[in-house]
Amino acid sequence: MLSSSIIKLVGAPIEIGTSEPGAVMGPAALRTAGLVRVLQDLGHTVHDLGELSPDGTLGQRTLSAIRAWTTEISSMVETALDEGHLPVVVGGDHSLSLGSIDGALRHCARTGRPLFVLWLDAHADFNTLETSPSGNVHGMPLAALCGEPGFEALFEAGERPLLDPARVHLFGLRSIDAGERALVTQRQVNIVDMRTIDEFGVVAPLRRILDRVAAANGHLHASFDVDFLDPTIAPGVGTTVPGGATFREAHLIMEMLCDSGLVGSLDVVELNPFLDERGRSARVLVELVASLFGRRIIDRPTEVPPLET
Ligand code: EXY
Ligand code: MN
Ligand code: MN
Ligand code: MN
Repeated sequence: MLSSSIIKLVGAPIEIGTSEPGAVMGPAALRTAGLVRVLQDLGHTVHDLGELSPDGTLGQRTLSAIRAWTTEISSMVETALDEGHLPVVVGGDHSLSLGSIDGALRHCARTGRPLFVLWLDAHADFNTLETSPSGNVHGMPLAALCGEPGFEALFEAGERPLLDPARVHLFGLRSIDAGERALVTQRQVNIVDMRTIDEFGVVAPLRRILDRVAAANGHLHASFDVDFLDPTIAPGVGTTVPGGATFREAHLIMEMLCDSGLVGSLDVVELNPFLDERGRSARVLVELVASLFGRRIIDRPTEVPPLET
């Protein structure tokens, strides 16, 4: 991570992409767990834009309400990148990445740099309206961003830059639907699933991805879904899948991303404080984000557990 980067932080408390309520509280929980203070303590300047609240979306669970979020998030991310800042969007469900990646694509279309996506997630999030078993849009953002048909209602009318599926790297995959699997294979999306991680660890596969991005002088967008982590360390998410990343694996990934200096934009998504246990998941996420932004393992402060009453 560039030490000089100014972080543009925005909360996107969207939960209409999922049927499980609670992600709306995600940004507040991350703030409570010290997200802003931790980044400042590391020496970064944080421009905190607060929480987005697009007009006309209150109580709406429609594709056009998601479009209102997509439009606002996209323009915030594009502007931040154009200004040379590093946008961090905290959610909120994973449909917020429709906006963050659209914004990064628009920026990259002007700079000429290719956009790569590292999707840290138990799921592929590559369903279409036809293949989705749930109808939940948080299981679809990558398909929509890659230009699969049927998603016109999620974006403003007009030309938009598309994400190249061959530049998407799914990492931590362990739950995929049948139609989604066929599409991911057809589109040549790159996969590092948990089987691969069990066999080779996180270092070798991640190094390959980072080398690829560096060789192409690419912009790397990292999208961190809480369910990438094992539910024993991060229970605060609506779509837990057993067999996820350990704290040590996730931590090492963050350190490698930091060392690479390649991450240009970041999402932290799907935290559901309503399902969390005493803020554990929010705290783990703040620790991981801190590592991504330069906190070294030997700098970790001693945890003082709260007194039980
Ligand atoms: N594949 C399932 C679906 O499409 O409904 C589950 C998707 C969960 C999406 C979470 C956020 O990563
Ligand atoms: Mn630009
Ligand atoms: Mn996801
Ligand atoms: Mn997921």
